[in-house]
This record gives sequence, structure tokens and C-alpha cells, in this order.
Amino acid sequence: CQVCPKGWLLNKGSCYSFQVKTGPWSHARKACEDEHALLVIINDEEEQSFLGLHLKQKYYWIGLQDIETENKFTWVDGSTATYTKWSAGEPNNYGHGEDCVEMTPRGWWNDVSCGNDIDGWICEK
Ligand code: GN1
Ligand code: CA
Ligand code: CA
Repeated sequence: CQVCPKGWLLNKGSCYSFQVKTGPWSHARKACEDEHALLVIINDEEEQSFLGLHLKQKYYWIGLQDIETENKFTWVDGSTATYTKWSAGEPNNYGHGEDCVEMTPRGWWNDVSCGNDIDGWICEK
């Protein structure tokens, strides 16, 4: 059986770490890489539902962004998003532009400014 590192949660063959630490999206991405992981890539409703069980009323960066091309949302492994869980009216690229994606406390996704300091991030490996 597969064992995850201490503090990481196992689901369907992947290990997840919910890091409650503030920082912009780029910092979160780097922090996951430093743990030989990636910011979480969410492929289906089962994975989304699992993550939703562990949010503890906080906002987390996920590994999705449209930095290079507006409204072309790409995961940190370079894949294009097929499954999505956008909140109603999102993504809206609000204000001066929102190119990074957070998971909100009820699990729905929202695009926000990549420079925002939110509650934390989720790593997957
Ligand atoms: C708005 O309402 P609030 O603050 O949760 C906006 C989001 C933006 C966010 C930026 C319905 O969210 O799209 O990303 O501000 N929601 C709506 O802070 O416009
Ligand atoms: Ca955008
Ligand atoms: Ca938004």
C-alpha cells in the first residue's frame, strides 16, 4: 500500500498537503516544488469532493492559471483544464486582471490576482 509523508492525506493514489501559510501564487507553486510536489491539479469531481472535506473555512491556491493567455486556464503540469468547478460568474478577470485560481471555503473556484496573499495552498504528489 502507498504511504504518504507525515501530515499528507492519501486519496486515490495521490498525497495532498493543505498548507496554511500566506503568500502569492508564485510562492505557493515554488513551495510545493520544494516538497517534490505540485500545486494541486484537480481532474474530476471525486478529487474535488475529497479536497472539499478538508478546507476548514479557508481559501487555498490551486495549480490553475491563465497568466500567459487570458481565459486559457492551464494547470501547472501544462495541461489545459477540462474539469472545472467555477463559482457562479467566475472566472471574471475582475478589476486589473485575475490570472490565478483559489479554492474558496465551500470548494468553488474563483480567479483572483496572483499577487494576493490568501490563507494557503494545496500541494499534491
Ligand atoms: C469579488 O465578492 P467577493 O469579494 O467574494 C468577485 C470575484 C473577485 C474578487 C476579488 C461576484 O469576490 O470575482 O475575484 O471580488 N466576485 C464577484 O477580490 O464579482
Ligand atoms: Ca485572467
Ligand atoms: Ca474572480
